[in-house]
Amino acid sequence: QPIGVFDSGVGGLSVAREIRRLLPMEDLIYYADSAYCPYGEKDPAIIRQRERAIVEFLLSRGAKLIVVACNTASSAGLEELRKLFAAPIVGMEPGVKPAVAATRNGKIGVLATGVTITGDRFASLVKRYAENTRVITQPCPGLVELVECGKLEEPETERVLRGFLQPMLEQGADTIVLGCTHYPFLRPLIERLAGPGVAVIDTGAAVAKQVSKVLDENNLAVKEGPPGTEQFFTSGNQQEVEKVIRALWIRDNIQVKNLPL
Ligand code: DGN
Repeated sequence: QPIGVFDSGVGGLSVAREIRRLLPMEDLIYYADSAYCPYGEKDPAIIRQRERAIVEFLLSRGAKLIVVACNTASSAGLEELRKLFAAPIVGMEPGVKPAVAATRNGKIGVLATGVTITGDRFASLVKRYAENTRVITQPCPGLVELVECGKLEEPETERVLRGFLQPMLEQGADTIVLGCTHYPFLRPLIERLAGPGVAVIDTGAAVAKQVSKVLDENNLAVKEGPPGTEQFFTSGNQQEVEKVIRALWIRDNIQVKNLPL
């Protein structure tokens, strides 16, 4: 039985690759909802509708555990998904807690989508962990789209990113949270623009550990056998999405199937 992973597009691959690294014998099934990407500025009710359809699809393919590999979708719909489906579901949250532990001057910056930053989940995260920390949030419209077309190092991406980073850096943030699963693919560029004194926090590896823990708790983990397989599906343009997934995934001999939901 595979682990089902989904995102509005290819961003969730940054989480899936950590799962693959930690759990090499697990099969993975990944759904990129590229036809509806970006989720970031959409009505949460529409995002929830997409999430229900995708989770139903992943379960119909035998998924034993679902990973909502998207901060926006987790913010909008994780609670509802857990009420609707019996399978274990692991979601994302921006790494506010590790950032609070890492900051030396008490100022952290959070890059995420508008839906994530304005959501209740984020507000309660800040309340729980960052009461004495200055949290500078920055929505990043347009950034997900650049990652979706594989523009990780282009001058255009650098210009857009510089605009988002500048305000938080000017305010003295010494720690930056990547609060959207697309952004780890921009990490080299973000680190270069932010400079050596700034720590960058991504939660992909922590989520992979959580997946491993939940599999163990439910007696669902594969402990031995051949290397796991990967299947990729998208609601978007098969050729375009396949090209980007081949560029971002750890192997490039993969195939993507178009499957509208
Ligand atoms: N990858 C999604 C996230 O983590 O929030 C963002 C997606 C989007 O579609 N804007």
